[in-house]
Amino acid sequence: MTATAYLSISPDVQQALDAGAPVVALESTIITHGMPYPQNLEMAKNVEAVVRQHGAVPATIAIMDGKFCVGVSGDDLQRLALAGGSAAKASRRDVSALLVKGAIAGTTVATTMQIAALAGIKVFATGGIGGVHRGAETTFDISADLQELSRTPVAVVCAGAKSILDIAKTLEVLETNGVPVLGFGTDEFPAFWARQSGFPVDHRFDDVADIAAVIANQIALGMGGVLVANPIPVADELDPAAIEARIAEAIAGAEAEGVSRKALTPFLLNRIFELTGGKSLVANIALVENNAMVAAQIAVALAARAA
Ligand code: PSU
Ligand code: MN
Repeated sequence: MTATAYLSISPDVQQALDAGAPVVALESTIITHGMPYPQNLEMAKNVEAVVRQHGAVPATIAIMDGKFCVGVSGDDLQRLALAGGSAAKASRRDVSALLVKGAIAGTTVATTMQIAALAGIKVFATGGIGGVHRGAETTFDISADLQELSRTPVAVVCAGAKSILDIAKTLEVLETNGVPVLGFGTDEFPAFWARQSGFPVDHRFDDVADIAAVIANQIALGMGGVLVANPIPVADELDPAAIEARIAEAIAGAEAEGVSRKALTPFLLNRIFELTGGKSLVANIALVENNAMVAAQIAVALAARAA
């Protein structure tokens, strides 16, 4: 079995790839493990619509029934959204086993990058990446997303990393792994619900054509991925001090209940949702849509270079 034999690409995505037209990959762990039903389904459909409005073809990626599904259909989006946490959360180390089991799984940033690269997609939009968890010096909990960025030539547009993570350590590991961190219209790495984290990006660009040029260089030089940090819109930002207090509460709750490893991120997201009375989710959806827009613009600029 070759890797591409596992691919199941929807007709509209295949047509766009064949034509060299812009395509934006979208992840699915955010659907299964990142948001409650039915907001997860609504978000998934809206984000696809935003990509289309900005001139690219959306390709939501998941593992469905033992295949890498690229361009998940409406029915399968519904299945993923309803399955929620009972679907698997596919990180890189799970992929081969999940294919054997014929499972359905949300793909993380790491596995979505892997499958996107296999399909020939170069640009990917998400909310926030996984990173180095607070306390990683004792738990060693560092997301596989960071290593995938070092090896797989896909640009990931995100709103930075949540401060449920240790942002300083996350940026250090990205540097160790040789991952360029670009700020789109910002000098500072954003902190997901907040526009600023206090830490600088490596390089700021204000024009999507320049970001497309950096991606083209990474590909030409045989390097890995690119992280594009795109801050949440001003109107949707949450108060940094208030959200920080809720995050601290959520982390204390996880410690008290002994939640760790791959269950940790979904647990913290759900607790923060409860503690903010749902405001964290509204902001989360807004920033994903904003990332989808910028990713589509970058994909259009990248396709124009190749044309
Ligand atoms: N951040 C979010 N929502 C999410 C995730 C991160 O705001 O759903 C998901 C992404 O799929 C990311 C994954 O790749 O969590 C990271 O999980 P881990 O830390 O277990 O690698
Ligand atoms: Mn982890």
